[in-house]
Amino acid sequence: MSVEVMNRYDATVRLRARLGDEDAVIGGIGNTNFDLWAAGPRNLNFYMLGSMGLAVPIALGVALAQPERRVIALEGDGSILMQLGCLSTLAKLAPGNLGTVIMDNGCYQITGSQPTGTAFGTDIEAVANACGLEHSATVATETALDAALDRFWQIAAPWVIVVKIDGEPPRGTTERDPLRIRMRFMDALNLA
Ligand SMILES: Cc1ncc(C[n+]2csc(CCOP(=O)(O)OP(=O)(O)O)c2C)c(N)n1
Repeated sequence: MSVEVMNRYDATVRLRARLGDEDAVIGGIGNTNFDLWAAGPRNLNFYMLGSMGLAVPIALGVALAQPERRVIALEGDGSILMQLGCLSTLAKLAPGNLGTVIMDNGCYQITGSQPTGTAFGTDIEAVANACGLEHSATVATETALDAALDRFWQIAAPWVIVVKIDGEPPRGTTERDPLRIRMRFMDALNLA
């Protein structure tokens, strides 16, 4: 049986095309980060290098501090599984300016493709729902991704989209200069 999936880089490019100039994106560790970089660096992109599971917590901080700004958290399935509690916090604090996109390839690809829980039936959308995040979807095609983004982009509540992706390697490698990444991002947020 063939299962329909998207390509992470293609999905990232689609998401990037939708961003406004003032929108911030937090890329979690892993190949999600690398494809965010490959899709075209932006000053308002923050690239988390080093620790898993921090895309949503960092994005939540930015979203709460700057409620007028749209913030997108991009995370891998392995990373969100390491930090599931953030979904509960997200539902509790309910910022109206934060969307989360999970790139679900069923593995910890960047460290050797060891399988994650989603390869054995863990359903991240169901977890998000159970945490109280009712605006959640799982998509596996470009049409479905676009439809979910159309639906969620305007709502004033946190949302989660799980994108089922293939095992293709990323198209680039994020520049490994954490200080520069941090300063550039803070400057773009008018915090430097
Ligand atoms: C707390 C922590 N544990 C382990 C690692 C090592 N590590 C870095 S990325 C990664 C896998 C990330 O998997 P996922 O989020 O699914 O992204 P993918 O690599 O599939 O794009 C692991 C295990 C780490 N950096 N931090």
